[in-house]
Amino acid sequence: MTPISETVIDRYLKLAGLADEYGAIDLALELLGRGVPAEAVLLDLVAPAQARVGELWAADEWSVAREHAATAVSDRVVAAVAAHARPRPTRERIIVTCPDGEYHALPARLLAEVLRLRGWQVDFLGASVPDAHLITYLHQTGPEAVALSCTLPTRLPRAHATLTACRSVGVPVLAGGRGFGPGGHRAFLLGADAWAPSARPAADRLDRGLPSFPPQPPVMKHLADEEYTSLAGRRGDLLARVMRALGAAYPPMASYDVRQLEATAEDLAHYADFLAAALYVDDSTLFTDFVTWTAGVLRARGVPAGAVRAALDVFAGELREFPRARRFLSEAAAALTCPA
Ligand code: B12
Repeated sequence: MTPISETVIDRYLKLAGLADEYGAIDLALELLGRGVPAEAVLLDLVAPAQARVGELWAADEWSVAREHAATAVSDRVVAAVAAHARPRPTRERIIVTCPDGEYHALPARLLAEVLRLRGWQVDFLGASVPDAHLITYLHQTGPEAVALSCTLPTRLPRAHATLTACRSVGVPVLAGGRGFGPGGHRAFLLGADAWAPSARPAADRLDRGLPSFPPQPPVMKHLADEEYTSLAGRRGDLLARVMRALGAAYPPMASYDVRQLEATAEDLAHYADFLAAALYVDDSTLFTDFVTWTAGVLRARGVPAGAVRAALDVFAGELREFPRARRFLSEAAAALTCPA
């Protein structure tokens, strides 16, 4: 049973939301002083508090700035807990890294510190590491494994490139992070041999032995239809056309101010990127989950589900020669249950 109560998590969240770094660090150190293990402070205090930060932002209760401030506090708390524990490595070297374009470094950092606490020698490379630089680093340091963290599903094509690059130099990969989907099926599709849902089972998995590689690299026959490649390649042109068509199809847009138009353009870019990622891994749930999540975020900001439906219709109209994409779009539309 976790020794950290909801009340303590709430106290931490309040301090983080006030950008009170020292208060949050004091709270974490106080728990360590009372004998709470460092791993529990990281995974039963900081991790659930960060998940709450996401919920508060999604519900429009916290601004982006407040989310950034709270995450910066959590970063400092993780560093303070790690410096306090300062475990000496007794096991092999593992590189913890994120694919190109993945900026969610904190989930990876939590994993890195937990592995250190379990005795591994960990090099934490942080967010968005280009493959060429990662491979050079692997040659320089000769680790036993790479732990690859992917939070955002849109980074999966890059994660695949990283997995392939690691395979080419014979360094096996443990994959993790919410981007790989529940059960990690996307990690296995992309050629990972091992996946874990969170830091504790990841450390337990490594206790049972290092990962290897599946004998054959994955075959992704669905990519033969070139829907992913064409959509990714003509992203800019597609978005310009979708934005224009949405203006005609969704009358409330006519009275949008510049800020609303910018937000709409940003949202449409996310639609295109999540749709492309869903095509890449041939998983319609990736796109449907994103659309239902976006509808919730927009609803909290007073934008009706009708706007989301209109956007899906417009994408379908612009992607007439993309049967797989159109199927994903119609599955997502069917999942929107709210009245327009
Ligand atoms: C903080 C944050 C950010 C920060 C990240 C800063 C940083 N230093 O990390 C910033 C501001 C950069 C950011 C940006 C964005 N974010 Co953000 N972010 C978050 C937030 C609020 C917290 C992340 C976090 O720290 N989580 C806490 C840890 C503990 O999460 P965890 O996934 O449970 O981690 C565990 C496991 O996944 C596992 N694990 C992780 N890595 C690995 C690796 C291996 C090998 C293994 C085995 C296991 C493992 O172990 C961890 C510990 O147990 C989340 C909400 C959330 N619920 O996570 C949104 C969230 C992930 N972001 C989201 C989005 C949409 C974005 C943006 C696209 C927003 C935008 N409009 O631009 C950008 C994308 C940036 C990019 N290209 O990467 C969405 C994703 C939605 C979706 N459907 O996928 C979320 C879920 C927001 C939400 N409110 O719900 N974000």
